[in-house]
Amino acid sequence: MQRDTVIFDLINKELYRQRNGIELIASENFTSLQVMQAMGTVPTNKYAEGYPGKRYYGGCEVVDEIETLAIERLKKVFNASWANVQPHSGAQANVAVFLACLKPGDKILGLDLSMGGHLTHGSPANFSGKNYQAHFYGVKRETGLVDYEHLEETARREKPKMIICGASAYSRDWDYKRIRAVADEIGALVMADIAHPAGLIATGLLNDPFDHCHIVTSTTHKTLRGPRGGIIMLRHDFENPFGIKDPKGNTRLMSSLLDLAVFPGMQGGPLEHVIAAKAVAFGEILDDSFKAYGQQVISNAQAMAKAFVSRGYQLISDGTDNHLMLIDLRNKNLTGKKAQETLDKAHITLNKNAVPFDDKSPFVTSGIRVGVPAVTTRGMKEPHMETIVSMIDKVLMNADDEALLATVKNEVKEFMQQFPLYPELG
Ligand code: DSN
Repeated sequence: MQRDTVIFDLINKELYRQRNGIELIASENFTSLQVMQAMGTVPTNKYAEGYPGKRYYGGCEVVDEIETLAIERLKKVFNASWANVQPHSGAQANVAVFLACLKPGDKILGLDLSMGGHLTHGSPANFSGKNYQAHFYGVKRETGLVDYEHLEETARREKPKMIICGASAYSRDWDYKRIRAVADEIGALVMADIAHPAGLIATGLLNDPFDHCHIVTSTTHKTLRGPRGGIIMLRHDFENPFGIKDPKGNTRLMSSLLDLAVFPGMQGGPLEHVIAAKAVAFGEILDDSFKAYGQQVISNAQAMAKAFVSRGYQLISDGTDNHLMLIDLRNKNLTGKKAQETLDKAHITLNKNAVPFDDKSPFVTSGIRVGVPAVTTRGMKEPHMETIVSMIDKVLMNADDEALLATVKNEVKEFMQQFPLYPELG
C-alpha cells in the first residue's frame, strides 16, 4: 500500500499551525510526545469488549495489563476507590452516569449552557435534555458567580434526581459542599463534571469535589494533558438510591452499574491504544513536575486576567481562580464571532462564547473564552501573558486593518519560536 501522503501532508500542516500559533482555547492542551506515541500503537488493533479479566475476546492478556495500570494510576491521581477509563469522551462518560443512575424522564438540574454550563448537562439539543427533564441554575448578574440560592430554590421546588456541577466557561471554584447539602435534603445524587479544572483538582490547587459529589466525570485532554477521552470515578462506592438494577434485575453497587452503563450500555470495544495513552498521562500527573505545571497555569491565568483588565476588558466575575476567563466584549463594540475570526487571521486561536445574560445568538455571542493550559505547556510564564494580551488588544482594536493583522501574524510566529513544540518530530 502506498503511503497516504495527502493525509500525512495535512497532519504536517496541522503541526505547523499548532507550532506557530498562540493556542488559547481553554479546553485544549498539548500532550507529551510519549502520550501521543502511545496512541499511535498496536492496541488499536485489539477488540477487548468487557473489562480486565472479564473480556468477550481472547488475546486480551496484554491490554488487560494496560487497562489495569490506567485504572490504578487514575485512582491514585484522585484518591478514588474505583474508576472506569473506557469512555471515548467526556460526553460519553456523562451518558454512562445518566444511564446508570436515572430513568428516562427523570429530573436533572445543571448549570445553564448559556451561563457557562455544558451541552450534556441538560441542553435541549443534547441527549441529556431530550431524555431527561432538565432544569437549570445560573450565575448572578451582578457578580457572575454561581447563584447557589437559585440552585437551592430550584432543587427544593423541582426535586431533581441528580444535580450536576461543573462548567465549560466558568472561571471560579465550586462550593461542592453546599450543593451536596441541598442534594441530601431532597434525596438527589450529585455528579461533578470536572472536565475543565481536573488537572488543577488533581494537584490540590482547587476544591476537591470527591468527598461531596457521589460521582465524578472528566475528560482527559484538557488540564489533565492526556489523550482525548473520558473517565468516571468514585471515591466512595454506594448503592443506587433510586432502585436502578442491572439487566438481570439485581441490585448492584454504583461502581458495577457504571461499568455496565459504559459497556454494554453505551459503548462497544474500548480504545485500548487511547487507554494506554491515558495511563501514560496519569503517570505524568503523578510526577511532582505536574503540580508545578498546575501552579503555573493558575499564575498565568491571573497574569492574563490582570493584563486584560488593565486595558479595559470586562471579565465575568472580575477574574479567575482557574485556567480560563470569560470576557464580555460589549464595551469594546465587538461580538465574540468577530473577535474569534479576526484573531484567527493573526494566528491567535480562541473561541467565541456566550456571556451570562447574552443578548446575542450562540453563533454570534458577546464574548470570548480565553484559557492558558496550552500556552503554559509551551513553557510560557507571567510576562508572556502580557505580551499575548497586548497582541490580542492590537488585533481587536484594528479588526478591519488586514495589513496590521498580517504583521501581527508574523509577530506571533516569531514569538512562538521561543517555545518549541515536539522538536523530536523535526
Ligand atoms: N467542553 C467543551 C469545551 O469546553 O470546549 C467542549 O465540549
